[in-house]
Amino acid sequence: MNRRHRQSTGKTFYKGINVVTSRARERLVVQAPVSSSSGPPRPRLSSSGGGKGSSDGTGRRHHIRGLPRGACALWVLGLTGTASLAIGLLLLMIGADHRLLMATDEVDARVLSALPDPPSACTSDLRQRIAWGVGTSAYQIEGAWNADGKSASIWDTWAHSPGKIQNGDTGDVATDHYHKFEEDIKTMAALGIKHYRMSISWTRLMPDGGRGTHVSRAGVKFYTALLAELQAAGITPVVTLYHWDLPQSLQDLYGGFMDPQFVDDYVYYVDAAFRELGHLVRHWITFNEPMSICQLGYGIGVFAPGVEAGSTGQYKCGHHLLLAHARAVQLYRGKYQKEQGGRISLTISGHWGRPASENSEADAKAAEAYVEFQVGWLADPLFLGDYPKAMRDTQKGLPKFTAEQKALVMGSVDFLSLNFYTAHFVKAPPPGAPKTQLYEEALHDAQGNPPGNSSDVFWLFDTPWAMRKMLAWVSKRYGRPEVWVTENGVPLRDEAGLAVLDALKDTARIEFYRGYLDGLCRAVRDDGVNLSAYFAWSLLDNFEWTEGYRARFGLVAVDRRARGLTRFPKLSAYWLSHHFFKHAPAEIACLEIKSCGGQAHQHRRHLAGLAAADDER
Ligand code: GBH
Repeated sequence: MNRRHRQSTGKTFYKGINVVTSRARERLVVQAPVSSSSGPPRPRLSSSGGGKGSSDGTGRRHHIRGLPRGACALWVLGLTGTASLAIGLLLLMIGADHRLLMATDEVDARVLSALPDPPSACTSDLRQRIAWGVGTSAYQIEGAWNADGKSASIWDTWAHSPGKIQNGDTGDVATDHYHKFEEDIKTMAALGIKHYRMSISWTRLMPDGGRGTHVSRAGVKFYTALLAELQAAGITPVVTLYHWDLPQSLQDLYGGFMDPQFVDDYVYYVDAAFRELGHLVRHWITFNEPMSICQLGYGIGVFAPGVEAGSTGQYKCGHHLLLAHARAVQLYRGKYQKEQGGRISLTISGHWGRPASENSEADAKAAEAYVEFQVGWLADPLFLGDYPKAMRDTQKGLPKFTAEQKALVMGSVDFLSLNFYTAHFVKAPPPGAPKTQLYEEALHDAQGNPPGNSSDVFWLFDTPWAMRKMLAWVSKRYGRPEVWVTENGVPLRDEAGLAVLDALKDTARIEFYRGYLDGLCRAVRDDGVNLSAYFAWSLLDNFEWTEGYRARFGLVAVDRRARGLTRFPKLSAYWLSHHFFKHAPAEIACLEIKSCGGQAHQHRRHLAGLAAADDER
């Protein structure tokens, strides 16, 4: 048992970085947890199949595979015959005549009433105060990788290198959003979506990448058309300036994020974005997930650009990234914010850490360190002025901020943006581990149980309770700042193998969102988390990085077998639409003005003061 367990935890301490590696993933996927003493095997979060369900103790049900498919929607939803007939009819209509979409208003009332209720903690009042939206990123959806003067990013290069992406997939065409954005905006509008998080491709806007190079008119034209179309549809964009697609030229020139020169090139690029597109954007994100960029890209090298520089590489990358972020914010606040009236942040990611043994003090301590090493690493400098003490004390490769840099970085976000997906188990480091290692990450507890039902990617488990814990953690640590959840979603187990029309019956995805949103609403209601916005990931089934098109996070399916990449909304899209998107306010506003995050609030007051002084003149 011991040996098997060690293998199946799949945790590897890699060049000083605590990660579950993709090599470990191979093992994890083939070795489903074998429960020895801990009762029945746990059901998996599955997209089809059907028949008997089981309860996992949260009162939420999941179906077990092996029984005929048709019964599944019926069982999971507990539908009346008429209602399930109505859903069947809806799916048939969507499929049969290739109608792209029915607006929620057009969907049979019986279908909507047959869908599960929203979680009870998400009262109607709460749902009307929070901005609910969806997210995407440029490389994952746009395609047109070399159209109209766009140059290669590190992900173009990575995807074009044999063996890097499952099935040899690339983002060359992706969902062809570059040519289909009008249709996608119609889809969003029909679903009542009012908030949309997207990203700009650096190499489309500025093909030569660095300082002094030209802005592509074709790039400006595309994003202007897209943003104007969103505005016309009443959809508020939240624009990420960097979602992993660094110009290849900057990687070649000086190693990208590893060189301090990166800071000036990034600032030059965002200046162009603010100048050219800022009149259409009120919400900016400088970087998406430094953790993924720096650990996976420059630490262990499993994501583009594939640099294996260990923890030293990871921390150096993060340091330059934070400085680039802070300089970009300084530029925005000094040159654009007053006129354009927008706000800006940096998107942080991290898994929640659940002590592998509930009663172990050492595991609890390790779990706390686990969250600090992901979220605290980036968020502490932004809110508290330096890296977490636990990191400064133990991580040799961690750069130091000068006093001037600290002042620049601290307070450089107008709200806290967090992507949240899952919890992992965490244990105290094994005896004899180096002093630099404060925790050990594991995908199973001592009994071989995962932290929640599995999904179609090895790292994501259905752990709805962790949403509330993570939100409460950041809220407490950073003094109740305004928080946005900028990503959350799931690819359903075995969804990858389904024909598009079968994939539309994604009742298990509804249950996933139902659980996480329950946790989120409780965090607001019971823990006083000042949450203003939530974005489901993702609008479309899209290019899921090294997974290629296999893992499907979309609310809307994309038929990759049909030429034309036809879009079909899944049931979960209708559920979110009916209960959330349609209730969202048009503006993203902090829930409780009196506690609207120190920085943002002070800054707005400052701006208001400036404006008043202006008026008097
Ligand atoms: C986010 O990453 C991204 O922002 C988004 O683009 C993406 O589509 C979405 O979530 C879903 O993945 O062990 O090497 O395979 C989430 C963070 C980073 C977590 C990659 C899983 C797997 C690393 N993810 N990680 S590896």
